[in-house]
Amino acid sequence: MQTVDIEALKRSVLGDIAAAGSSKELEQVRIAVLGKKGSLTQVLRSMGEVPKEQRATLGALVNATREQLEEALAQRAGELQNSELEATIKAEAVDVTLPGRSHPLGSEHLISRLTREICEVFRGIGYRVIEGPEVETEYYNFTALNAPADHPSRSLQDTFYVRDRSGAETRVAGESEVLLRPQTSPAQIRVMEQEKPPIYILAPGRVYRRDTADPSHLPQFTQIEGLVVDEGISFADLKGTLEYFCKEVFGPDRKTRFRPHFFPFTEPSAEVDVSCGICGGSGCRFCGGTGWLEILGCGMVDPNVFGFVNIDPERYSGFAFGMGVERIACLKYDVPDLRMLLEGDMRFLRQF
Ligand code: 2NL
Repeated sequence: MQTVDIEALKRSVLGDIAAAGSSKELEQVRIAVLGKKGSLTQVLRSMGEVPKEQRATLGALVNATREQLEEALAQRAGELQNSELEATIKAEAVDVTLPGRSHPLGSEHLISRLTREICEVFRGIGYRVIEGPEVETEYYNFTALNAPADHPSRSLQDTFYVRDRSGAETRVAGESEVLLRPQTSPAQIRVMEQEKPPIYILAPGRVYRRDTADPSHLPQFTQIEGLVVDEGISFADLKGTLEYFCKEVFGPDRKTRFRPHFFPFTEPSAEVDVSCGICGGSGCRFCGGTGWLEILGCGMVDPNVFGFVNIDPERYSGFAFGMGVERIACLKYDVPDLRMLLEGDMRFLRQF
């Protein structure tokens, strides 16, 4: 090969390098010139055939050409890599100026919130929140609560009993029937069985009763019971505690009153009313014309109950109370029908 051929080859390859549109194409150009079978490589290989006197000059020229081409290749490779990177960045860029898709925010259900708020009120005066099973036994739900064997609340008409697959009643330890608790008191019995006084507890949770849903009844609702057992507890403590609770939940303007009542597990017992939020106490349709709304039941724990849990009734006394959270919610927010709380209608729920 002649000096002129090498100069021509160089010009042609430099043209190819400049024309290469991508790293891939450039690599093809490199292989065609400097690869194992590349045109310049072949020139180097055939140096043996070159006459001795020309070899040094031609060799130097080929080497210089290779260096120039390598330099040109490296420079073009750098250019192409830069533009390819830019193209990738452009293609994969996320347009952060577009408006995002918004998801509507959910919020806590009125009943969950009110249950939490009531627990907070009692926590603030030293009570502990406890929980217990929803599937209970007749012993913890009735017997230990001083309900006589023939008490109507034990009947199939009022309480859901758990049956096995054959339809037969289910029993624990061969004697106590299994049921869905109609109140959370059995959870409190379990605490009294395990712990010594002083006991200051609150028992929130789901309860079940065989009622048909109507404006003032639900077959399943949320109950909160409270229990205090300590030395020297009197009805005055019960009254002061529940009056404080009513003021915290309903506000300082609503009045409360205690009416004598009967429960098997407390003696004496009372029901507590709060003044009607609609008419302010003068009487309207919401309160049935009385000016008062019933919010909870309460009383001094019957000494017989202490007998079942090995607490000495000579040394200790206590009070207990129970309320339905759905009912409290309706009375607090003037909702006329308990069922509205269960329907999940957002137009209703969003108001709270
Ligand atoms: C109501 C009335 C009440 C109790 C619940 C209770 C619990 C124990 C001992 C004694 Cl462990 N009593 N609970 C007492 C009085 C009333 O609930 O109307 N509930 C919806």
